[in-house]
Amino acid sequence: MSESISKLKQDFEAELASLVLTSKEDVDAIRVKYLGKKGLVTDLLKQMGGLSAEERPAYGKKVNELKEFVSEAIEKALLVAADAALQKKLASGFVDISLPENGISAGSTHPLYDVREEIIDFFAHMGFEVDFGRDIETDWYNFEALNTPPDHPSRDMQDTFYLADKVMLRTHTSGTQIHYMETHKPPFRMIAPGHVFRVDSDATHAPMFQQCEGLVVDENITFAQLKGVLQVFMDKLFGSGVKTRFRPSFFPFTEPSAEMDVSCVFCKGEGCRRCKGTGWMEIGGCGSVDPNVFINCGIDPERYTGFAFGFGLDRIAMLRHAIPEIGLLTGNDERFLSQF
Ligand code: FA5
Repeated sequence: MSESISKLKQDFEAELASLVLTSKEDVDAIRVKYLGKKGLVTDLLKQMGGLSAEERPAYGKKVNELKEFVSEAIEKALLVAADAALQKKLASGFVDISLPENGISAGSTHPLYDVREEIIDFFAHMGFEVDFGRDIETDWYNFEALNTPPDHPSRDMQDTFYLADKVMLRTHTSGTQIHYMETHKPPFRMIAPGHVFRVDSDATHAPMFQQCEGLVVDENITFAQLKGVLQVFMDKLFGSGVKTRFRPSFFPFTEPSAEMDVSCVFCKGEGCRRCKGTGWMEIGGCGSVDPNVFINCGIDPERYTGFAFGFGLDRIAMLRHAIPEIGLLTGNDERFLSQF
C-alpha cells in the first residue's frame, strides 16, 4: 500500500514537470486526473475501507499528505499558468489602457446643479457677488429683521422646521440679505443661492428645495430696473420670447411686492393640475426693499433704495425640462437621472 502511494507521488511529479504550463486548462486536466471524484488520489482514499483497523490510521495519514502535496502543487501551477498567459498576451500586442471598460456609461450633471450654475454665471457676469449664507438661521435673520411681525403666518410651526426656540432651518434665502447688509455698505449687488426648508409637500412643493435670492442697493434704484433685470434673466433661462407676468403680491420685506409667473409648460397656458388651472407657474417673489429692512441693517432709507428677488430653482428646473413632480429632482432615481 505504502509503495503505491509513493509511486503515485512520483508519477504526479513527473507528469507535472513534463508539461509546459501555459494554460489553465492543462493544469485543470491534471487536477481532475488526481483529485477529481474518480481521480487517482481519491481512489487511494476509497481503498481505505478494505484495510484493517490497525492499518487504517497510518495509511490515511499518508494518503492525506499526498492529497495536500498534490493540491499545493496544483495551486502553484495555476499561478504559473496565469502568469504565462498574461506574458503571452502582453507580448502579442499593444494594450490600450485608455479605452473605457465595457458597460461604464458616462454620468452627467444634475439638472438642479445646472440651473444653479447658470444663475450664478449669469449674475456674476452682471457684477453680482455670491454669498451662500447658512442653512440654520435665528429668528432675527429669517423673520424679524425682514420686517416679519411675530404673528405673521410664515412663522407658524406648520411652515417652519424649528430646531430650538428662535432657531430654525431657514425657510427662504432672504436672511442672507440681512447678513450681507450688516457687513457691506451700499452700493452693492449680490445673489444668495442655497437650500431652504418648509413643512410643505405636493407636486410642486417640496420640504427641501433651493432658492436664489438677489439684492441690489444704491441711490435711485427703481422697480422698473428690477423688472428689466428679471426679464433678461427669464430670457436667458427659458429663451427670448418666454411668456412671463408680474402679479401684485405681499412680502413683509418689500414694498411694493410682486410675484413672477412663467407660462405653464405642461398645458401651454391652458390650465392643468400642475398649475392649479391657472396656466401659469409661480417661480419667484420680488419687490422694492422695505425701508424698515434698511433701518434694521443700519442703512439710510432716505438715501438708498433697492430691489430684491427670490426664485425657486426646483421650479425653474421643472419648467425647463417639463418635470411633472418636484420630488423626482431629489429622489435619486437612476431612470430619471439618466435622461439628462
Ligand atoms: C419667498 O420665499 C421670498 N423670500 C421671496 C422674495 C425674496 C420676495 C426677495 C421678495 C424679495 P415665496 O415663499 O413665494 O417667497 O417663495 C419663492 C419661490 O420659491 C416660489 O415662487 C417658488 O418658486 C419657490 N417655492 C416656494 N415654496 C416651495 C416649495 N415648498 N417647494 C419648491 N419651491 C418652492
